[in-house]
Amino acid sequence: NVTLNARQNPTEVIIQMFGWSWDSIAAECEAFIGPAGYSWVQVSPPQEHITGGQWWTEYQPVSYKIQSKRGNRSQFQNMVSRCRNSGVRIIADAVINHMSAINSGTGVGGSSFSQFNYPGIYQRQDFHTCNRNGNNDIMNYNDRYEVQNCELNNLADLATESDYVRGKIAAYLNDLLSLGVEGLRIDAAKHIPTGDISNILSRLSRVVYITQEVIFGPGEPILPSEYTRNGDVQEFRYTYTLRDAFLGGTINNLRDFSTWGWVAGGQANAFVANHDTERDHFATPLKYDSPNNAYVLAHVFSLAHPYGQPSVLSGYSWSNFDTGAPDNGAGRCSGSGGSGGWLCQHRWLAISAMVGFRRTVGTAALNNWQSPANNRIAFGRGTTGFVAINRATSAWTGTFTTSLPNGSYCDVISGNPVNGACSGFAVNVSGGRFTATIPALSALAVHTGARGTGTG
Ligand code: LAG
Ligand code: CA
Repeated sequence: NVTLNARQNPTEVIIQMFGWSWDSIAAECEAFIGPAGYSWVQVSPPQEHITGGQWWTEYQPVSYKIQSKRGNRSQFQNMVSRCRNSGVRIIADAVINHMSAINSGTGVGGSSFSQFNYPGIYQRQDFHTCNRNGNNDIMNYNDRYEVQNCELNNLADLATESDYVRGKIAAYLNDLLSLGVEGLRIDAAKHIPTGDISNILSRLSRVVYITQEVIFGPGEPILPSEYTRNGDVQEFRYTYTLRDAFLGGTINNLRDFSTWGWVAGGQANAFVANHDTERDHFATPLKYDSPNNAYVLAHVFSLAHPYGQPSVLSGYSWSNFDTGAPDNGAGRCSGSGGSGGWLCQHRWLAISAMVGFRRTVGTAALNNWQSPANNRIAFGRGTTGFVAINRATSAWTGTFTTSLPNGSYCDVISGNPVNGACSGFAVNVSGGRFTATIPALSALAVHTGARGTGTG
């Protein structure tokens, strides 16, 4: 039995840099991401794709040339090495279930193609024809065959059971690995039988981190748990639970997910939002501009809670589903924010502060859970960290029980230690207790890596 998944340390944090160019990611790894203590960046699909201004053109491959809207092969390689020199590893978004949906054209790298005919790579026989629904599209998610053999959004569905197709996909992924990629996000994994993914991964030249997009649907036959044999699984039940909790305001049910039927925390990639969920057509999404500071508070929770391998979504503001990245992905951040449409959520103070919190608490168990109201929770992580989240619209003054050692700590949400003094609030722990006031719709987080004195 080969170990296919290099599971990273669950205290490490991934940023999904949605729509960022390779050059701008390289610069941001050096300027902020590495120094802030993030460990991974998940980048947009790097292979050649259809032309067009919409963000989703990158999910329609036309060849496996490393050339996309976000940059060419040498820019990609330069990003990987500059990020690695900053202590940051790259996860590539691997679109391997399908090729394009449009009839014919020329890709962003100059390759001519028509649907089901990608010269030098795939021909008609390398794709499924599921013979359902008139147009071969997936309609019925309760039918396993259809979900895995018909077309997702008309996208030409690869015959991943074929040795030839598996070999071509593996060659593409090995090319990425040769450029220094250390992780893969398997796009549309639910639409590929888990055994096909296992076979493809068994052909990789080395073990890398794997996270698979398997969107749980109630009652559907294909389950996220089928895919844990290959690596981590993106647990969308976590994403939807946090959305409902932080948008709705009831957060006191988030203590322990181990009996909820989800994939185990040790095999879950857990996030507040990704590029699809922030654009959800079917429910009000939790996104960067959600009311009640919900995006920030949900990230504070996600980075404080031990469940899963956390990802932070960092992207751009948009008003229409299709809107592509500004500046074709140049990316601009400064201080704790961004400009030109770039949001730079990974720099937002509360979010970046929690990266240090997560590193400090390591794998320590959740303890000292306290919740005096359904919109207020507080908990510790062993003897090294403690967080309080106030989703209420009024300030919360409380006395908290903690396992932190006696001493004075800086609230990293409001500031940092500067020469021994906290630039924000301070907390004094004495005899396993402290008293603090958490402002409305805000949070407080203290850990042993950020001691300092000041006022509460
Ligand atoms: C994924 N996971 O399974 C990606 O996370 C998701 O973003 C991808 O869809 C999907 N799989 C295919 O890789 C995205 C957009 C779709 C877009 C698709 C292909 O969410 O909206 O479809 O990429 O570019 C677009 C149009 C559709 C149209 C289709 C084919 O939006 O209306 O039917 O293209 O022309
Ligand atoms: Ca498929």
